[in-house]
Amino acid sequence: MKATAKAHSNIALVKYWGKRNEHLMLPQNSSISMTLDKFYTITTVKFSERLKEDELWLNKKKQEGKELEGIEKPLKKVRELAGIKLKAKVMSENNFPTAAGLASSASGFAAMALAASKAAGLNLDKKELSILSRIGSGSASRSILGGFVEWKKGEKSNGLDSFAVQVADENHWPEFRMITTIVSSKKKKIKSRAGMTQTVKNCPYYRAWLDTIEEDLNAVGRGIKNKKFSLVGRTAELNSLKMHATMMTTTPSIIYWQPLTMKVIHLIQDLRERGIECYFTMDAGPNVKVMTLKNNEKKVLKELNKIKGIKTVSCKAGPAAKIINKHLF
Ligand code: 2P0
Repeated sequence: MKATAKAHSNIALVKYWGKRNEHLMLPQNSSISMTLDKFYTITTVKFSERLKEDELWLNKKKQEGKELEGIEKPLKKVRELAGIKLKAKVMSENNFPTAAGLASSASGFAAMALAASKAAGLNLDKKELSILSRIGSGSASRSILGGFVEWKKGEKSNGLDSFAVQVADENHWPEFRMITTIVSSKKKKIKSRAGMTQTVKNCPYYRAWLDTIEEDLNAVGRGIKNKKFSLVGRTAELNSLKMHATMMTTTPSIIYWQPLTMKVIHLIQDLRERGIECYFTMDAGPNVKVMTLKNNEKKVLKELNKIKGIKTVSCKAGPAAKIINKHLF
C-alpha cells in the first residue's frame, strides 16, 4: 500500500486571502493561479500495519508538532473514504526552499493527497483530489491541475463545491513567464494561515478587498483565455498590492517586504517605463514574482540579476499532479 506523486507549486494571479471556515479550509474568495513547471514536491505515502503512529518526513528530517498535525486531517479523510485504519508514513521532498513564500504547502499537500489516496487503493477524480488537497492547505486545491487554474470558493457549508477547475492548460500560452526572485529563503515569522485569520478579524479594509475580487477574477480569467498580457499583468499586480494592503493595515500589522523586495518592485516599474512590459506579484513573504512574455524574458532577467543578493528562476506554466514510479523510500 505505497504510492508516490509529484505535484507542482503555483502562484496566484488573483490571491486567496482569508477563510470563512478554518476547519474545512473554505475561502472567503475564489482565486486564480498558474502552476509552475520548475518547482515541485515529490511525496511517497505508505500505509502499514507495522506503524503505531503516522510519521512525516520533510526534506529528510522527521517532523513533530504542528507539521505532523497538519497531515492528520487529509489522512483521516483518506482512511474514511478507503475504510482502513492503518497508520501512514509520509515522506516529502521539495526542490525549493520551504516556507519562503513559494507555496510549498500547495505542492506538498497536493502531492500528498494524490499519493495517499492511491496508496489507500482509491481512484479519486480531479475534483475529489482538489477537495482532499484543500483540507490540507487551501492553495493545494489548485496544484492538482496544470496550466492556469481557478479555485471556486463555493457556497456550501460542507465544502463539496469548493474545488479547482482548469482555466487553460499548460500549452495554451507558451510565451507567458513567471520569474520568481528569491530575495530570502529564511522561514517567515508569520505563516499565511495566521496572517489570514488576523486580517479577516482585524483589518478595517477587508470588506473592500472582497468587494473587488469578482472584477479581478473576470479580468484575469478573460485575459488568460484571450492571451491579453497587459490585462492579466496589470490586474494581478494590483490584486497582490490590495492583498498586502489588508495585511499591512491589520492589527498587529504584517509587513513581509524587505529592502530587496522594494528594489525589485521599483526595477519592474522602471522597466515598464522603458517599454519593457512586466508586472510583479507577491505572496505571504518577501520574494517577488515577475510576469513577462518570452520576447522580454532575457532583458528582464538581465536587469533582475544585476541586483546583488537575489536569485531568479524563470518558470512557464507547469503540469498537473501525477503518480510516478520512483518512490522516496
Ligand atoms: C495564494 N497564499 O492565493 C495566497 C496568496 C498566500 C498569499 O494561498 O491556511 O498555505 O494552508 O489554506 O494555502 C498561502 O496560503 O494557507 C496562500 P492555508 P496557504 O496563493
